[in-house]
Amino acid sequence: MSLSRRTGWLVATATVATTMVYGFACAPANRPAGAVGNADAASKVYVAPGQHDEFYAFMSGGFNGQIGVYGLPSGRLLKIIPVFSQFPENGWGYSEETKPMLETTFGNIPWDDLHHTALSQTAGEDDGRWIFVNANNTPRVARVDLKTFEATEILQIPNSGGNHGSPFLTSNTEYVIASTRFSLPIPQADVPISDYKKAFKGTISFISANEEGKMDVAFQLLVPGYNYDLARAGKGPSKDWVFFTSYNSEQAYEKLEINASKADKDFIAAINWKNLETCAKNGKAENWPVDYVHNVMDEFSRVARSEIKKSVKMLTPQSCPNSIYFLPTPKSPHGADVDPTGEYIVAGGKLATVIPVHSFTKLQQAIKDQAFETTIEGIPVLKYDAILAGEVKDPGLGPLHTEFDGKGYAYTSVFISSEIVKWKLGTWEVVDRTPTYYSVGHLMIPGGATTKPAGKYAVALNKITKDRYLPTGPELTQSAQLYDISGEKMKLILDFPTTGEPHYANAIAASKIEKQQKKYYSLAENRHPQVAKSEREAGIERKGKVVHVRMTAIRSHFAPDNIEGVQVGDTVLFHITNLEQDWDIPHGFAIQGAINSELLVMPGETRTLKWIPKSVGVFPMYCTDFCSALHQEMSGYVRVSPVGSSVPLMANTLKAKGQVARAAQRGITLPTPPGSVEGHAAHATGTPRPR
Ligand code: K7E
Ligand code: CUA
Repeated sequence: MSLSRRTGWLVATATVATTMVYGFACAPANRPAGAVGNADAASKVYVAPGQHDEFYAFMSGGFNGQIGVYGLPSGRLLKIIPVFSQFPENGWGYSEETKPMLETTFGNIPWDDLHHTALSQTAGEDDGRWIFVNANNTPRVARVDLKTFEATEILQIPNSGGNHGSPFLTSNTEYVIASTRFSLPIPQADVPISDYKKAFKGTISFISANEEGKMDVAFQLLVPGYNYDLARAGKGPSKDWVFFTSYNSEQAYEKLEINASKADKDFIAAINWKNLETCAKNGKAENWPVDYVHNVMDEFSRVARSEIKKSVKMLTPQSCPNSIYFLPTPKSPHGADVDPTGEYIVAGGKLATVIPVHSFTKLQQAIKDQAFETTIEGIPVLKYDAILAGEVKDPGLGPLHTEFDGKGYAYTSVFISSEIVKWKLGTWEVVDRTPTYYSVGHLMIPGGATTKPAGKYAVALNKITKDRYLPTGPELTQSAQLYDISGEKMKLILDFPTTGEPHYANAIAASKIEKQQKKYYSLAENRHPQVAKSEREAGIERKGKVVHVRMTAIRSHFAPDNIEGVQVGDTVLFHITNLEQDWDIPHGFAIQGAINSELLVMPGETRTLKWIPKSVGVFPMYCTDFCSALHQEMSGYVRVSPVGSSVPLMANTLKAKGQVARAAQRGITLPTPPGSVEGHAAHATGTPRPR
């Protein structure tokens, strides 16, 4: 959402006159409470205890840098997936294995602002493999694996200032497409800001996305120095195209609120990505040197690695003609959405009084007829009337984002007047409108961005909740509202709070995801360099000031559970391998005074916590996840001696006390009896974890 709450109010104030024309008040506080409270609505969202929801919903967490996973229609929170932000709950970004995921050319960054989600597609339909998300502030895109609900890959985007318009997927996940929100000197340079018009440019990035672990910037397109915003790739007949809104065609660089809102029309950039791909393949791009970072979580070691990339292929409108056109679009457009047939391109204008809809067929014709108004930096600007399919009149104030139900209707979120407006494709008439509580940003229909929407529910993702929930101090919750859209009239059936500030979201039939869930990581396949696949392999080793502790965890003990000979100022690396091979039996690990977080170690994986003791003493460590009846017993001690102390490095184990430690000290790994995962057999019948 580029309108902050405050700006929203300013805009609201500035448009009071317009409000009068529309004949309804825009102040959320004046709204009726809109309480649902009827049994009909309750039964529609009721998912009985023990029953599963029909859809998974993945909601961006905005400024929390995470994804919230909810069940629909119940609105129950199932999981938080940390992506761009450290997450002490499971050690994401704190454990040594996951730290490299947050690496950038600016260093290791513990936070970002996540706005948009995009489920992977095959033939224009959600396929349930991955979900991609953007980092707005330090431009990056991430791939989240929907078998493990974990971010497995993060790619930094070079030559970008604010990765807001991102990620948008082509219909077979060929590319993740992303634009720069802010134009910049490209390549970066020390130039006066007042040189904006001549020195600043934008880029659109095309990121190859279809192979796990191999995301890369395939090519970039250099575009005029405007602000670029949301987009959609085409579908069906338009599938080789992508449509980005842009604003600030005024090229203002100060007081944007006023100076970027002067022109009646800005543009949608219609880009033929297939053409660009051909141009890039045929050597039409220049290699521009620029550093950016690619981070991947290795599937078997479960250790992330970072690599620096050194250049991108840069195309320009001139080097690859007929690849980009500007479609005049009123006014400071925000959302760009393509209907399920691929024919209609809908723009949400933050300050527009209509919702313009462009026709892909007309666009093709206009290009053929050269119906150009002018050309900007080599980009033909098409005539508005030549490409317009229609305008939705009386759309409310501040139409932002549009989704589709697959039954011929479109639903547009309207920010300032806090409502959802339903209108008919083709006739452009508004057929229903319903209030949201309050200030709706995005709207989401399961599959609403695909060729096959499941037009059963719409979810409004709201910025302001005011009186809707119990108050919680100066900041109130953000929230989602669920509407039943199966009938003629939209019906509000549920409010539910969300974590962070949701922008976009996706939902997908649970059946496409639930059966493919990974239940645990295979211990046999664990290739972590410090794995201990059995208690016999556990051990301890000093290399100068670094102490490696290879520790195993299984219900209900660590091995070793007592360590001596550590000295003040040592870097102690606890490599914890969870020996369980059973679904949902993580063990946690925490040690007193650690300045990072806990670890939460999934069955079969190895995770490492770094600890630098600052004082002598004996420090307890324990399992943080209530894993078994004897969870409280799952603990141990580390004795820390002064620097130069003669206390030998020792680790006990439950078996062969001292033997493993001494062997490890001499660099010997004791053999594991073939086929035995020690401890597992003995504990497999252990007390089940309380649920
Ligand atoms: Cu409209 Cu960042 Cu998609 Cu928020 S953006 S609402
Ligand atoms: Cu392991 Cu609690």
